[in-house]
Amino acid sequence: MIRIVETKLVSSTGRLDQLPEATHPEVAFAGRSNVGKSSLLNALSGRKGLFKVSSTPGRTRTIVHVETRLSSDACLYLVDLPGYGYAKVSRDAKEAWAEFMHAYLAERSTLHLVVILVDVRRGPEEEEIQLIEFLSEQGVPMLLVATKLDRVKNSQQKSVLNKLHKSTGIPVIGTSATEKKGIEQLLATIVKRCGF
Ligand SMILES: Nc1nc2c(ncn2[C@@H]2O[C@H](COP(=O)(O)OP(=O)(O)OP(=O)(O)O)[C@@H](O)[C@H]2O)c(=O)[nH]1
Ligand SMILES: [Mg+2]
Repeated sequence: MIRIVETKLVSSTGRLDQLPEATHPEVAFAGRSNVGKSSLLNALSGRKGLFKVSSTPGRTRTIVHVETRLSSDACLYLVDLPGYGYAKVSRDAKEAWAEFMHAYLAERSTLHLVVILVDVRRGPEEEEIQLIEFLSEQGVPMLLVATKLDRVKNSQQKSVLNKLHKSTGIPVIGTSATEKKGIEQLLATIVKRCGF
């Protein structure tokens, strides 16, 4: 089984011209504020405080690059993207966010996969549907992750995940950062999609 053996925070920036050089395959985590992006990245990397987690939505405002070395010695970037869909943000700020994110997603040459996180209880909403459309136009591979699986009864989890897959046509993995569920499956999928 492949493991993450080393992680290093390389950059956290709100500017595209300050991103680190595109030296490794990159996997970016996108999703609305509070969906659990930073928590999932911490669970994945096995480092609790690496990505900032907060109960205040809109916490992650920069693109965060973490260089990640695998037990196979391959390296990739795990990328935490700023959350969207936070109601208290002004319209101008929302538009600036969309422009910034779209430029990153469309232009980053080493981007191998975008993991789109949705709260398992909410499923994809307007913003996710738009993101999925944008990424399919750009030809960027996607994976859907249903977060906070611990909030759904065991007996219902399979059918909820199936429904998500059917409604989007994208492969789905259910995860719980708090119960460490689906983390190994997610890492295995990421590694495979990076071509390692
Ligand atoms: N029950 C449960 N709660 C979770 C899980 N993952 C995250 N949370 C909680 O959800 C809240 C938001 O988590 P974050 O990881 O900061 O979410 P985020 O998507 O990074 O949010 P932004 O940085 O604002 O975009 C925190 O209170 C977490 O403790 C999970 O798997 N299960
Ligand atoms: Mg965050």
